[in-house]
Amino acid sequence: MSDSSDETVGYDGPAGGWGSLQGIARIFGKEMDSPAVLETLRRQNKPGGFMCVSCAWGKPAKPHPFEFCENGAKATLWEATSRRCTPDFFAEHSVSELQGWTDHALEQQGRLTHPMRYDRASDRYVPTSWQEAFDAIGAELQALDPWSTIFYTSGRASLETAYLYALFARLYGHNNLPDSSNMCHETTSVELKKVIGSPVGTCVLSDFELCDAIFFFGQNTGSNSPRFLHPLQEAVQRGCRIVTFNPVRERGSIAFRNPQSPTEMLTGKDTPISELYFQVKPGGDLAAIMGLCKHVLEREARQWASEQRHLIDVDFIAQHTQDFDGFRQCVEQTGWEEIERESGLSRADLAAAGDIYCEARNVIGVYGMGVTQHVHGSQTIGMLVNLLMLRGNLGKEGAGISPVRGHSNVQGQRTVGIAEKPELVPLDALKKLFGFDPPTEKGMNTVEACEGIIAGRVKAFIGLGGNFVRAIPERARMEKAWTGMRLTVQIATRLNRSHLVNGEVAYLLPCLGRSEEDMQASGPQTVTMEDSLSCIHGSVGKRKPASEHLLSELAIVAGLAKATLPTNPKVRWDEWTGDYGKVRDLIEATYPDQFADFSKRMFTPGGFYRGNKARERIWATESGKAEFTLPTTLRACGFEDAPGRYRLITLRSNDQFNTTIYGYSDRMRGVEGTRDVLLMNPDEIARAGLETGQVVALVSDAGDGEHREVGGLVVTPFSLPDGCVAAYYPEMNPLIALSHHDQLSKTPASKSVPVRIRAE
Ligand SMILES: Nc1nc2c(c(=O)[nH]1)N[C@H]1C(S)=C(S)[C@@H](COP(=O)(O)OP(=O)(O)OC[C@H]3O[C@@H](n4cnc5c(=O)[nH]c(N)nc54)[C@H](O)[C@@H]3O)O[C@H]1N2
Ligand SMILES: Nc1nc2c(c(=O)[nH]1)N[C@H]1C(S)=C(S)[C@@H](COP(=O)(O)OP(=O)(O)OC[C@H]3O[C@@H](n4cnc5c(=O)[nH]c(N)nc54)[C@H](O)[C@@H]3O)O[C@H]1N2
Ligand SMILES: [Mo]
Repeated sequence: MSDSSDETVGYDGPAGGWGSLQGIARIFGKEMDSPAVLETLRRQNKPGGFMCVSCAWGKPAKPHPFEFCENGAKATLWEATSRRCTPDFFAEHSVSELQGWTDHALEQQGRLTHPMRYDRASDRYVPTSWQEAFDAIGAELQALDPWSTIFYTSGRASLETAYLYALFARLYGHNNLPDSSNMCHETTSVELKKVIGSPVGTCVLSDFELCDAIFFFGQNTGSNSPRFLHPLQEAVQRGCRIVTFNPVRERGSIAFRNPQSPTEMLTGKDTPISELYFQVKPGGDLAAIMGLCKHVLEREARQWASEQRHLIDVDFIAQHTQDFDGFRQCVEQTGWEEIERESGLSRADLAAAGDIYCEARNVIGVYGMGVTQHVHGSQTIGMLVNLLMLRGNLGKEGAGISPVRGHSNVQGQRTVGIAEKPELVPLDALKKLFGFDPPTEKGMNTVEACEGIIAGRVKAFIGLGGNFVRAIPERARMEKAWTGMRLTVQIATRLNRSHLVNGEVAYLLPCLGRSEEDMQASGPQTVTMEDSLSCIHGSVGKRKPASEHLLSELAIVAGLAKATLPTNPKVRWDEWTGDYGKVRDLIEATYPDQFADFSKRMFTPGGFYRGNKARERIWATESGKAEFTLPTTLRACGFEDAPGRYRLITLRSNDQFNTTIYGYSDRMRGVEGTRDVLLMNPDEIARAGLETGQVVALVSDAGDGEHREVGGLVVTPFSLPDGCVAAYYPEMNPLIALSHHDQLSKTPASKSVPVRIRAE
């Protein structure tokens, strides 16, 4: 157990606190002083205000006066910056020159202001008009086979935009709709659908007020969903017990100081968050949860023998689940020795955690990328569901499974049709509404899109937000293959790396941000999002747009669609652009059970819940029951250990949002001034014959003959289990083989990448 010692370098204060306010001030300094910016922050995540562009955590019905966190404020200020990336900037810098700039420097240029076309002769972006851009892109798409094109979505676009974008793809004739969730919680969408019949978590905010224990696996609340710290702090204060599994000792999972509570700030009192904290091996959760299950079943056997009273919920298991006997047998056959070896944790530690599980009436299982981004991530999720089911912790208040989603509307986009899997979409409803036959073949997800680009099958890529080439694995090969495409179009707010690798014909289309006023024919518009807890919220931007030349994402999608598709009296792009309420009516007509009275309910405080059958113990699975699953391995990383081979964890810092790097201060981990570090525990540094401060390269050890390397990394001592190293995402992405992904969902396995270290 490692809840007392702490070898982490640098910062040892709690999450939150003054540090978080200073973190914001350091980056945005004087931009924060403007009254308009403060007004924007005040409206963040409030009913009638706008919904944060950062994470997807739930928004309470009774918000705090400032319902945002350090990172939500950074994300908003990033969008609200006074800096502009204008045609003059592009006239000064060629695209080849910009390719040498860092991610940070690119985004530092501020908001994009004009639609731009890439001019190959001068290797520069040149300004163009919206009409020219739409017409040219439309003509290109008309000339291509729809199945050779990819329509990517990053998880920020609204439900209205996402619905129309997916409709555009299907009217045009394909289901190639990968989105950022393919790199993120796709593991969840596939595995939870399989075992409980719902692709999303079962918890709502009030469950966190009623639970007695929360088990966290690989989710860094303090950095990535800091508003979740408030309900956690309240839970701990009323006696809820928290157990955390994470190879890294993350500050926000250890202690929290509420920057919005003057007493806590002035008295310097922290709330400890985790009662037990286990530095599991990367990919060791599958074994750790198996250990928890084994402990529960051993206690059950003892309790039954001595008291004839069950510890497990036999009624729930009998009535609601499938294959418990097979699972019990599998647990019995799995030895503690294997569990200890694969998890890196002792039986005593797992028993201590298992006791907390057994003693709690209501338990919630929370997880994030530390679970989903492994070769057998889906099996780990299945194991967590097994554990919860043993004591009926599914489909009852105060209990359940809660994957914490990333982007602010990533879950919602899936809800309204962004899916490469046509079976997830009510195609009949689309056919009826718009009078066409939607394509029924499966489309490409992110990994398949990358394979298609490398193979030359994919000829066009449209990116609705995001930074695809930076976020995906296998960057070197991907960037090379990218330029082989005929058409690339990026819809974005700020400049990033993906805008610098272009197809033959390339456009960069700048859009409004969510905090900005979206004025259309019928007046100012509202957009909607779905949070991680399946609640839908309206969002109204009020800021003056960053440039008068920007269009809304919805207007851009409609403009592209109109220029590409033949006219159809049932498809009214202009009318929909003029009034987003009409798009909500279409969403309601397509998904009547979930979106009844959509426009009327969208400002419900706390959002309106779109429902989840699994919460009512109705299981839309193949068997009609919730399914126990038997793991085929206890090693989620999917490869063998070998001398000199390490499991690389790719980390997010507190000072970034995905590929957007705000700054170089990972305050909560004490890594300052650089991101070019290789974190290793001191014993491993010594065993590898290295020294602190030495510069090394990481080399892929995927064993597929492909050379992948990232150099210039400074060896830095850090508290981590043996056999693994950690470094930052996205810098490490060139090291990840495209084939290294979750077996079921194809989510890239970014949390244990096989690497070797080479001294430089
Ligand atoms: N500030 C900020 N907020 C964000 C984002 C951001 O980049 N910055 N990104 C957004 C997005 S898109 C997403 S998906 C979420 C991501 O949020 P998280 O799900 O928290 O994702 P990560 O930070 O990548 O990794 C989570 C944790 O997993 C741990 N970990 C790594 N390997 C393992 C393992 O094998 N087992 C266990 N148990 N833990 C492991 C890491 O140490 C890390 O603490 O956050 C969202 N919010
Ligand atoms: N190694 C490794 N790789 C990973 C991960 C990891 O943990 N490790 N995490 C994965 C995960 S969880 C995810 S979600 C992906 C992220 O992948 P993406 O979602 O593709 O990437 P982001 O970095 O979030 O995209 C940032 C860009 O979005 C644009 N943008 C910002 N706001 C808006 C807006 O309102 N509208 C539009 N149109 N554009 C906007 C800006 O131009 C900005 O540069 O990366 C994945 N890749
Ligand atoms: Mo994500």
